[in-house]
Amino acid sequence: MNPTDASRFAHDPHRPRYHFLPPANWMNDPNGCIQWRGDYHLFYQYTPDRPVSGVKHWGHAVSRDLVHWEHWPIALSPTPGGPDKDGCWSGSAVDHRGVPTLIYTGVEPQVQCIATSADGMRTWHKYVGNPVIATPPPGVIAKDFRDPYVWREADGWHAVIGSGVQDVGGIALLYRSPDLIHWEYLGPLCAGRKEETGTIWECPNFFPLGDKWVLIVSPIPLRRTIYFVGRYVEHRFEPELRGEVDLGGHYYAPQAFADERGRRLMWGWLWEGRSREAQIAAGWAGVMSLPRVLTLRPDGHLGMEPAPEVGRLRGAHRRWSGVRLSSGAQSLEAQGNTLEIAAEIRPGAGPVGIEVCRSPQGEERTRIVYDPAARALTADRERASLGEDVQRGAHSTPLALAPDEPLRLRVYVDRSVVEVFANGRACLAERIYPTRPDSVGVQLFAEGEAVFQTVDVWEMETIRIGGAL
Ligand code: DQQ
Repeated sequence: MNPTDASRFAHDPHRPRYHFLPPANWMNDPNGCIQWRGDYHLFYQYTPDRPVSGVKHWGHAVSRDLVHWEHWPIALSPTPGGPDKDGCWSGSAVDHRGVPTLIYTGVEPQVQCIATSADGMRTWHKYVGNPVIATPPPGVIAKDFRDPYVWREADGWHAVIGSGVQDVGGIALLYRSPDLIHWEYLGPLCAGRKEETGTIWECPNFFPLGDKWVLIVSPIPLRRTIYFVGRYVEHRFEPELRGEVDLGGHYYAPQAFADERGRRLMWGWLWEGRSREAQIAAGWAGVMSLPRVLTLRPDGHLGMEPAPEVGRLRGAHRRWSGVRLSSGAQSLEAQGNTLEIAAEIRPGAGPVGIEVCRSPQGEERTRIVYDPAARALTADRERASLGEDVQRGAHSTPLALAPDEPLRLRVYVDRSVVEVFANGRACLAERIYPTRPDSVGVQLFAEGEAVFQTVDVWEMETIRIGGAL
């Protein structure tokens, strides 16, 4: 059987239908996100020969509309004897005077390399002079020096590279170049304290948003992604506030980019919540999140909403209005495990929420619950699966509603993926692995009084992913 033929997963109940994934095997970070001559190009960390992490290549997929995809040939593979002989790790893509250019980390040791394409990104040629940055600046942990993120300023290309300072914390290093080949170290862009923001910063992103700049990092050992909003003055970033990109426990190493309309879009890697053995048995691991649109909110924090294009997948629709619950539950006549649910809720004093992927008697269920007293939104997977080989537990994100603000939930259920967006500012991305074919119910519940002003449920269409690697 062709190992890249995804049809072999047709009966896999956990394989998502409207999130992007490679045809098979292992995927992690999004890389090189760029819109090029109208098309969105998404590269990704890829181990093409096994469904567990291994030697990293850059997979490549192209989309006209952010929704449907075509697999293109693997863009980068390690070159035996080259600076990326042990892997082509994460990086970014830019348009350098009409030449698409990838900047990535070669390992081991960790050095920065570039590659260009002369045929509209079909094939890639590594620069013969790689690496273009061979050593980190003194004082940082040299074995962790990776994930260049590049942008253009008036005085040339700039790159931020992630690393750490021993016993101090994660650090983002700033570089400048006229040509992407010759790089000058400008100093630390920003540094953190390990007690608060981890020891190594992976996959830094740095970009303007509104009248501020945003730094996003994925710190070791936090296993989640954080952001800072602040001022960028004379090659230094001064954070003014810090926030969480997603507290679901499965969202990591995102990459943000500006599309041709000027929107700041972002994809993240949704890692698995099951064992290595289960991944091997499945034959695939890792899912790309839905694309998010980032904005700067009036309170200075990051706003995050799913890209409107995802709405093109909406199929059969049902709406409920004015559902009033008083310490009770109501099952909806809407079933499925590929759904979008949008709900506007007026909570009372007690917890209120929605159960998805629910079996008729609730043996399996995933609970999205808002607790007004705790001012927190939780995705509770304690009973998401009767399987033994899966993660359980709950993840919570703070969410304080203003006095007249309803709870606005958008829940995307895609088999083993549940992505929750709340009020444009709090996100929980989860992985679940229900075992029962009848774990497809949707149920509203409330402890005490609550009003579900509207609940919309759409059946989501399967995305088309064509092409072959
Ligand atoms: N994944 C890549 C690294 C990056 C890490 C390797 C983050 O470049 O730091 O696959 O998930």
